[in-house]
Amino acid sequence: LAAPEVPGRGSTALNLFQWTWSSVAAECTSTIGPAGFAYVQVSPPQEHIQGTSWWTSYQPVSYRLESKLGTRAEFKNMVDTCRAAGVGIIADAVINHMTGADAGSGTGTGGSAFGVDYFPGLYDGSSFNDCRSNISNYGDRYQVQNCRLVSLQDLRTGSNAVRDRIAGYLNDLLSLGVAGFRMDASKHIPAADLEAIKSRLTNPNVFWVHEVIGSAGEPIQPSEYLGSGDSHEFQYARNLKGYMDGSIAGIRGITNGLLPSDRAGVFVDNHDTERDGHGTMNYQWGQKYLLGNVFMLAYPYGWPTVYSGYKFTDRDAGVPGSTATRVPDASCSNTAVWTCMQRKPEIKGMVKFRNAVTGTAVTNWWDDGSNHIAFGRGAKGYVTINNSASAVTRTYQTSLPAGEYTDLVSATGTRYTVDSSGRFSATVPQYGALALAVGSSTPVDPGEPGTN
Ligand code: ARE
Ligand code: CA
Repeated sequence: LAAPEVPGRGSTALNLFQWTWSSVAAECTSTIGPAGFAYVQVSPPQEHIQGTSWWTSYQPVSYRLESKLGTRAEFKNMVDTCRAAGVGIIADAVINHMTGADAGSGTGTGGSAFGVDYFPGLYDGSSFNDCRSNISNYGDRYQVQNCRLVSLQDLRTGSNAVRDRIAGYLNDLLSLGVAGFRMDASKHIPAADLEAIKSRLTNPNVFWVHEVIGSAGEPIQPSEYLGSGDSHEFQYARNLKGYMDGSIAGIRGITNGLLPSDRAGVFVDNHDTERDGHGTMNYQWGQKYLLGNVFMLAYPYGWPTVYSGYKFTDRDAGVPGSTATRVPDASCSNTAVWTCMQRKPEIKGMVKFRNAVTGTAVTNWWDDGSNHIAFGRGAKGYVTINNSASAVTRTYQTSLPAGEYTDLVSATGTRYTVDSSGRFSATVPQYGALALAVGSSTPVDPGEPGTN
């Protein structure tokens, strides 16, 4: 069930939060495909309530693909364009609920009417669970799965009628060629209901990654959902922050007690954790954030997703310039708004690194006991990460074949010579990293097409 490896491209994903379908399509061609990403996760595509906040995307009004991120035709064009660039689309599936009861009634982004217990032609009062209060106690399994998450009208996913409707929506997306689904709020849906929905799909083996926020002491944990998909492992991101903020020497312990590697989706942050203080880093962490991404991409645990959103100051505010029904296209030349992590040389280089070392284990671990680590990936690659405020010069012991290698992290194309004993010397800048991989010996931009 793990994210399928795309031959020669690994399985690394990029999460383009609140990017319009047109801008994702253009980015697939210009950057994402050539950089070697295998997947892009996009924001929810279904019709939703109007409003300028980003989170209107998470209040479905109907399953028509008419959202503030684009039309059905634009979505289809994105899927096709990205596929032509070697990149599969992972859609964010919001199926636990419809609109907030507190949002009352109105008209969605596609022109559909909605209200409490009122989604004409789709759902009515019988489609929702009996509990009509909001979840207040995450220690209570019944409440978490049958009551309203922040007032969102909770679908009766135990009923065949609702399961058929949801499966119809997901099958529509499959017919357009999506490669997989991020399952929103899975904790709030019984695992058996999700399995019953998945069995109704035209491809019941399609890749799913569940959003189940593992929190200590709660009765519902990510491991419960592995019957129908992988799960995001939020504790990885929290642990990563802890190490980057303190000492990374012990960072190999990051996976202790976590989901098995081949079932865990990992990230440095996502759209919730970056703004809600869920204990992860975010883009505001600057170099340390980049180094966290370098570690995630270098270390063989889980299915990594690089996160790329917009620079927010207000938790609820949508992309600057949003209207009630449309988000402006993303633009990486607008650096005041978009983080465009996928264009950073460090990220592009490390995606290339991860693809080059697929299937190898950690070798030649070294650390200085505080904030400088280095390790190999068999005879295929070697990385050093300096999470300290001073540059470090030293000789590293690798298992790489002798030869010349181009550093994949810096944009400068600096070359290093590994001697016949597998050693090379280098100076790694403060809060910097360096990565060498077999196949990277030609001094070219790691993001250029045809260099994988
Ligand atoms: C908005 C308003 C609300 C209003 C509601 C309905 O903010 O005030 O009542 O609309 O009108 C997103 C936003 C919400 C937004 C919602 C709908 O974050 O602010 O509500 O969209 O527009 C729990 C869930 C987890 C969920 C997080 C946010 O378990 O599934 O809360 N994450 C997903 C998405 C979110 C999205 C939704 C679900 C809803 O990623 O972006 O909400 O589709 C502990 C628990 C966790 C819990 C966490 C936070 O850690 O263990 O389970 O996560 O606390 O409460
Ligand atoms: Ca539910």
